[in-house]
Order: sequence, then structure tokens, then C-alpha cells
Amino acid sequence: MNATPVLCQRPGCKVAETGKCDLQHDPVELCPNYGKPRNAETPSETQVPAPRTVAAARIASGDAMVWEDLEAFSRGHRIQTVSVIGEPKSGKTTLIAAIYASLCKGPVGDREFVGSRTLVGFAKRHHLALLNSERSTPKTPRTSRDDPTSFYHLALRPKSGGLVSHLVISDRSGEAYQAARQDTSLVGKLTELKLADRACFVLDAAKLTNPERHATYSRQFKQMISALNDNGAFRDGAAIEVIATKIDTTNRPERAEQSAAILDDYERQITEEMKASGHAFGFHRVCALPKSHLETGYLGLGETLKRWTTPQPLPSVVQPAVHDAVRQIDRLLAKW
Ligand SMILES: Nc1nc2c(ncn2[C@@H]2O[C@H](COP(=O)(O)OP(=O)(O)OP(=O)(O)O)[C@@H](O)[C@H]2O)c(=O)[nH]1
Ligand SMILES: [Mg+2]
Repeated sequence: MNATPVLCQRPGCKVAETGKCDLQHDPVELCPNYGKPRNAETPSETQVPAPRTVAAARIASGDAMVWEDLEAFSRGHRIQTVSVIGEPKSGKTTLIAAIYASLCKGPVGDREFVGSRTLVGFAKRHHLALLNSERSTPKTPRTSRDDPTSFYHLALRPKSGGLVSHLVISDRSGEAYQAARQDTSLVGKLTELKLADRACFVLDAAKLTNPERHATYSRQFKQMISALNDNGAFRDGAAIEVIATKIDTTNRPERAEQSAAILDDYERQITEEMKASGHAFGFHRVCALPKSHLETGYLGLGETLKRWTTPQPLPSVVQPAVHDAVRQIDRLLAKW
């Protein structure tokens, strides 16, 4: 049964039932009490205030972050970002998974694990690379071209103590980078690169040192760097590095010497060519999954983490000196 609606705030007024105002106002709408709820009374069903809606709090899933998550995360943390770039199957995701796996066992180089917003994401990528994941050989699933760029977070601290660095590593499908190399109008779509403090080009040492693939692969790799750099993919001041991965494949005794010479020569060439780029440049060697030559072991991960998390010097905010200044204070500053 519907309760009689309350039309007047005056206690006892029967206007709702009789249509007549207790204070003789005619029309009833002229009464100052008409149309207002009764304060002292329990609100009727129709007067129950709507429940306050509170914006839902987003609970981090622990999976890899996408762009929107990163935007929110970067508002609360001072982050250092590294974009891992390379052709399909060059070893980008495996490198990221290997860093996570090594940190699970303890400090890597002189960096120790403090926390991560993306532990689930790391674990998922690492899972299939594990020797005990019921595969005959370790294998990392391919990052699909349709997958959005994934961002992985690590909070790390030097073992000797010091400030925590928040490292964010981006991973994207090699097909997207390959497409941008072939059609440079796509470079602008690689938005994660503009954000990067460091661009890390992953060089597949197995392909580079393979006599049948060397010529094509070495040319394509350099093309990738210049296609991105010449088309303004990176911000000014970003560091660029090459990580030659799969070093285990170059250590097989029958080809070790020849492979080392190819790598050294390529390092020389590329370092020379990068001098004019205006970016700080480095060439490094890594083994992220020593499956071809177990004796190589995991290589270069500690140095990689150290480079990626070394605090960047703050930009100078010193005002340039004013020469022949009129004000005494400016003349003093010019002396300093
Ligand atoms: N022997 C050896 N194999 C490696 C190493 N790193 C990666 N691989 C293998 O190289 C293959 C490709 O590795 P991924 O990490 O999936 O390559 P990716 O660059 O992420 O590839 P996309 O996602 O397709 O762009 C996988 O089968 C890995 O097991 C390494 O250090 N040594
Ligand atoms: Mg991948």
C-alpha cells in the first residue's frame, strides 16, 4: 500500500488528504510550508535520499600496465623508463622475463628488489620460459602485434643502500617495430618511445653471427635505429643502447672465435655511426636464456639493471650570467 505523500512541512497539516491548507492559504501553493519535507518525521519511501555514489577505487591487478595505468602511476612516482625495441623474435620479452627471474633469486649485480606493481605480468611472461613448464625447450610466447604496449615496473635499490629507483620497461610486438622500419609514417604511433629515458635496441647475436643471415640482418638492424632516430622517435637527451642478446649461441666452441670477431666489428661500426646522433650511446652483451650453450649462463643482467636505474643528473637550473649588467646583484652573479 502506498503511504500518503507528505506535501507540507507543518506537522498535522492534512493538505495531502483534504486539499485544504491548515493556514487557509488558497491556492495551497502560496503557503510557505507547502511542498517542503517534514524535518522531524521519518522520510517516506519516496523521500529516501539516493545513496551517495563514490567513485570506484581501482585495484591494481598486478598485470603489466597499459598506457592509461602508466599515466596514473607516473603521477605518483618519479620513474625511469626504458623502451625495449627489436625485430620479431629478437629476444625482447625474454630479456625482461630474465631480469624478473633473476631478481626472484636475490640481488642482481648490485641492485636488490624492493617491489613491483606488475608482478603478475612478469610471472606470466616468465612462466613459459621456465624449464619446468612442461616444454621440451624453454620458449617465450610471441608478443602479438595487436597487443597494446606493456609496461613493467620494478622498484630497485643499490645493495649498499640509497634511494629506490622506479624502473618502467616497455615491451611491444617486434612486428610493430618492423613495420615502422619499413614505413616510417608509422614511427609516430610508437608513443612509448617519446617517453623513454633510454632506448634499448635488442640485437639478435644468433642472426648477426650466422653467415647466411649476417648481411641482411646487420643492414636491417642499422636501418631500424636510423628509421626511428631520424624520424624523431626519441626525445632529446634520451640515451640509446644496443644489447646484443643470445650471446650463448655465439659461444659454441666451433664458431666462438669467428662470432666474437663479427660482434666486435659490428660494435665498432655502430658506435662510430652513432657518434653523430647526439645521443649517449653504448653497446652491451647479454645472455637472457642460456639454452644453446649452458656454460655461458645468464650474462650481463646486473650491468643492464645498473645502467637502467642509475639516477640521471638533474637539469641545471643556474641562470646564465648577465654581462655588463646594470644591477649590482647581476654583476655579482656574473663574477661567479
Ligand atoms: N639461446 C637463446 N635464446 C634466446 C635468448 N633470448 C631469447 N631467446 C629465444 O628467442 C626466441 C624469441 O624470444 P622473445 O623474447 O619471444 O622475442 P621477442 O623479441 O619478444 O619477440 P616478439 O614478441 O615476437 O617481438 C624465444 O624462443 C626465446 O627462447 C637467449 O639469450 N639465448
Ligand atoms: Mg615479445
